Amino acid sequence: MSIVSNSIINADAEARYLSPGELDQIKSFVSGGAQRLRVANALSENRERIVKQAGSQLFQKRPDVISPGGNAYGEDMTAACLRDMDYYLRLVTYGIVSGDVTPIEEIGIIGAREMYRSLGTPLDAIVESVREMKSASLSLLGGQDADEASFYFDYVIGALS
Ligand SMILES: CCC1=C(C)/C(=C/C2=NC(=C\c3[nH]c(/C=C4\NC(=O)[C@H](C)[C@H]4CC)c(C)c3CCC(=O)O)/C(CCC(=O)O)=C2C)NC1=O
Repeated sequence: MSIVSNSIINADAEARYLSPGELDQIKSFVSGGAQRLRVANALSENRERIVKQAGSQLFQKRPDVISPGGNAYGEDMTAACLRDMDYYLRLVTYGIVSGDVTPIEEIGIIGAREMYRSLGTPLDAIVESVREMKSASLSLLGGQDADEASFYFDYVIGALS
């Protein structure tokens, strides 16, 4: 949830106007809006490239996952793996736009460990795939934009580690 809706829910629970402190936080959220949209847009536009590049880095570092017996072995499984990477990249863009990790957490973190365990997918390789997407993304983004994106990639990496 964004800072705007969160502040409103809190204020309304006490039937009060937004406080100066809340308005200040909203002001900084709004003033960073153009940057967040620019970063999310750059990642969305380059998603295929980011996933492809990160996928080949992952499979170089973890050839076991695409070897016989590996969880992503075979065309369909490799495609499912790249699709999962695209899911996490998409969730990172949700975080960036909303300035909040909650959408990432709710859609892609809660229950994810258990799900991957039941699928026999090595979680450390999922984490590695997110690291590789982070580095592929950062090489497309400059300075502050890279910092903004890093925060959300790091959140996913930390939450799944
Ligand atoms: C948006 C939220 C969301 C997530 C996160 C998600 C993940 C997700 N990944 C799945 C499968 C899978 N995920 C992978 C991924 C990998 N295997 C590896 O060894 C690699 C390390 C890794 C790629 C980086 C693979 C190979 C499968 C197919 C496993 C199977 O069918 O046995 C499945 C099982 C059903 C299906 O195949 O669609 C789900 C639900 N679905 C969602 O809706």
